Amino acid sequence: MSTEQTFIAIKPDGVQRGLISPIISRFEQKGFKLVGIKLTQPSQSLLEEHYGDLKTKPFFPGLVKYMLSGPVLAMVWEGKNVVKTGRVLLGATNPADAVPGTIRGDYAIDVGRNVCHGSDSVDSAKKEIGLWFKKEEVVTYTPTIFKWIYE
Ligand code: DAT
Ligand code: MG
Repeated sequence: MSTEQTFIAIKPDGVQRGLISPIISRFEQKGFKLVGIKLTQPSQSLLEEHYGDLKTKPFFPGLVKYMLSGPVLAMVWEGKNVVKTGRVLLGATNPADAVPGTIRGDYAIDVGRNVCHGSDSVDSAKKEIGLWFKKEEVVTYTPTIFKWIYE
């Protein structure tokens, strides 16, 4: 059984727009396992670290301001290839390029309001999960339906 994990977040616009349940549903219905979840107001320092790779980009101040504008739903999802498949479920960074059927393709228009975040590699997932969650906030369990999801 894969224990690969990814950090998925519903950004302030997604929370305000009532998109929590449809976004969670897509990960649940795919067969991934939710192992951590909290509604949280991230601090500026957490966001600056989370987006540390982008700090020289011209859009960085606006990105941090947007992410500070309300609560974020932070989650950890687990499963086989969940990092890569999670990004497929989210769709392209710019919703204009995101195909219908993806979260950003269905629910977003502007890149600066793209409703969700997903880790881009197993290493960044580890870093992000460590940043947003305490160890005891991420749980371990085996769903009884897993024999119907994994061969
Ligand atoms: P992703 O969120 O798909 O991993 P990223 O890590 O390159 O994309 O960028 C993080 C966020 O920054 C992205 O979700 C939205 C914002 N962003 C990225 N490129 C941008 C741009 N060219 N203009 C404005 N915002 C941008
Ligand atoms: Mg990214």
